This record gives sequence, C-alpha cells and structure tokens, in this order.
Amino acid sequence: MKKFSKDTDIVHGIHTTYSTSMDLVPPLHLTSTFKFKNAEHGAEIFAGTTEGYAYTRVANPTVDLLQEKIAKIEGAEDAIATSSGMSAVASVSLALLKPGDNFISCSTVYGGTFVLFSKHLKDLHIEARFISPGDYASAQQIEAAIDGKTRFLYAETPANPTLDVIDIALWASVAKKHHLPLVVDNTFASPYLQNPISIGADIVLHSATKYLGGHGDIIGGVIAGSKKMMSHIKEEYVRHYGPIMSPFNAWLVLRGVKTLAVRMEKHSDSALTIAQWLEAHPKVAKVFYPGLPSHAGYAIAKKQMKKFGGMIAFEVKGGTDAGKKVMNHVELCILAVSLGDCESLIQHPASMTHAAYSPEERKKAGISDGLIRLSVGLEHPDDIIADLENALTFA
Ligand code: LCS
Repeated sequence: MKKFSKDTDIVHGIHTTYSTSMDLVPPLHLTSTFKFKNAEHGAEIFAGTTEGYAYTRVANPTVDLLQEKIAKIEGAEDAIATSSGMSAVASVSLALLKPGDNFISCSTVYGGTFVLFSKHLKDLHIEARFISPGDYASAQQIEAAIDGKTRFLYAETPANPTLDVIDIALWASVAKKHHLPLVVDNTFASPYLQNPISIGADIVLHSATKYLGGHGDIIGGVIAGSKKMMSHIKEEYVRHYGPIMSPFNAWLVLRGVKTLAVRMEKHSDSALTIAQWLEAHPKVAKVFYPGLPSHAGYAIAKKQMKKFGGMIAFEVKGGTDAGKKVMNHVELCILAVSLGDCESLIQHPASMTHAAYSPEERKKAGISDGLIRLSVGLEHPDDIIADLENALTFA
C-alpha cells in the first residue's frame, strides 16, 4: 500500500471499503449484537474460522476503524479503544501484572493514574516503584529499582501537570536490556507530535478524551502496540472485564482526530507564544513549558517531539493565594479540569487533578501548591494573553 505522510494518514488512514453505499464518513454501527446467517455461521464466527462480528463488547466495525486509525498514526501494528484513559492504563496494568509483581513508573503522572498505581494496585499486592524526577535521566537509578518481579516500565511524557520530559530512547534502552516492555502515556503530546514506538517504546496509551477527541465531548482511551501485545491485553483483560469504547464515542473520536494535525500545530504555536509572554511577566515566578530553553527537558523534547504541545504550567509570585486570584479572574479561559479541547482550560493541580497525592507525594513529584496548569485552546493567542494579563493584575 502507498505510504503517505502522517498529516495525510490523520485525515484518511483507514481502509475505505466499509460501506456499499459509498459514504465519505464511516457509518456509525450502533448495535450491541450482530445477526448470524445460520447456526453454523455463528459457530464459525465464535471459533474464529470465519471473519465477522458477533457482539460489540468483543468487536464493532466503527470501533475497529478507530483502532486501525490509531495504530496507523502511532506507527503500531494494532490498537485497542477503551472506555476512558484510566481504563487504558488499568487494562495495560492488569493484563501485565499479577499479585507479587512490581513495575517502575515516573513519579509525576496524572492524579488518577497515581491513585491506581499507589493504592488500588497495591491492594492487589502489586508494587509501583516510583522514580523521582531528578533520576529520570539516570539509567543506573532506574536499573537499581528493577528485579526479577518487575514486569514493565511506565513513562508519562510530557508529564501531567509539571511538563517533565522523559528521554524515551533512554528508558527504552533500559527496558530492552532487562527484556521488559516500556509503556508510554502519550496523551500530552498526541500522536502528531510524538511517536514513542518509533523510538523504542512497546506500548503507547492515551486519554482519547483529550487531543484525539479534541472537542471535549467524550471520555475515551486508546492503547497501541504489537499485534501480540494487543491480543494479550484483549484476552487477559479488555474482553472479559469489558472496558470497551462505545461505537458512538469511537465515531466522535474518528471525526475529531481528522483535524489533529492542524489543531496540534495551532495549540503548539500559541502555547509557545504564551509561555514566552508569561516568562517575561513580572508577576510570574516560573513557567514550565518544554519549548522554553529554560525548561530542563528542552533538549530532549526537541529531540523526540515535532513541536512542544499545548500544555503550560506556571507559578505566580505570591504562591497559592495569588494563583487562585488569577484563576478566579480569567474571563476567556475556562476554570475546568481536562485538556486538549478547543477552549483554553485553566486549573489548580494541587487541589484538583492531583489532589489525591499527599502533600509529601506532591513535593516528591515536583507539583508545587502554587502551580497553575493551562491547556491552551484554539482561540487567538492575543486574546488568551489579554485575559491572563487582566487576571494577573489581581494577583
Ligand atoms: N493520562 C493522562 C496523562 C491524563 O491527563 C488523564 C486524564 C488520563 C490518563 C486519564 O484519562 P481519562 O480517564 O480522564 O480519559 N487527565 C485529566 C486531567 O488532567 N484533568 O482531567 C482529567
């Protein structure tokens, strides 16, 4: 098959023989079950000797098209669409881990992932071994945490909410040396800006709620990797625990993802402009954006990302109280969690997305109490800057 650029695959990227009526847009197969021609046909589909659909928890044509598209744009052999980003993280974890096992994770991850790793998996006698941000670049420190019961390495990059950048090639080399898979949460970058599999990762996952959907109207997740691993995750977890994406959500993500390239270009360009403006503002103490040369991960981000993405974090002089004043005085930016939408969203990680970390754990993960996170939307950057400038007068 002819090879196209990623921008083209983002728009097309799926086979087009899905409909005899020749629709441009893939049809939405809203059905829980599928008819069999006769008893023998049903038995053959269940036995896997004939191709066909049986039941939407197992497979659905609309969901299959999204999986095909995600695999294509992540450079993976196969993909699985799930009900949420959290069910993507949980499905990978529970398919690869058994009681008594451990895994290695970076300390700064989305708050929900942190609770799953540090509480719920712990209840199942599974240990998350967290690497602190200061050791992300040390192969030696990562290796020191690996033993015979370690099952995978997990990296979120750029990380939520601090925008820490992990060197995927470095973590992949440690993982390979120990014959372990590297799992990367690629939500903040999106497959347009970063393809972890092309630099050595084995499994990539996303909260599709964010940039993939792109319009703030669904909750969803995706997992991508080799056919063998995806089949293992399906068989060991997804098929029987059932956290599948609904066909309607898959259809909306298929629609949203078509504009991923143009959206990520604009999110990234605007975020860089806004981060530079924030860095020069007298009331701003610190800006965390991988595209600023002052950011510790700038060189690695430049190496492994196409652009630097739409997420910024910053601290206002005067700490938490001053930060709250900014959040209470924005008029265009919307005070809300989530990210990757058309609208700019602003929130306070310590009391919102990362409230489940204890103050001690937040400190270890580098999440300060005064940190504000901004998901830069698709509005004109001048309007976002004007909104922040006005809000900062109250700080
Ligand atoms: N991974 C990352 C990096 C995330 O940011 C999130 C959600 C998830 C996984 C989980 O995805 P979900 O189940 O919500 O689809 N992050 C959120 C955030 O920062 N605000 O609200 C949700």
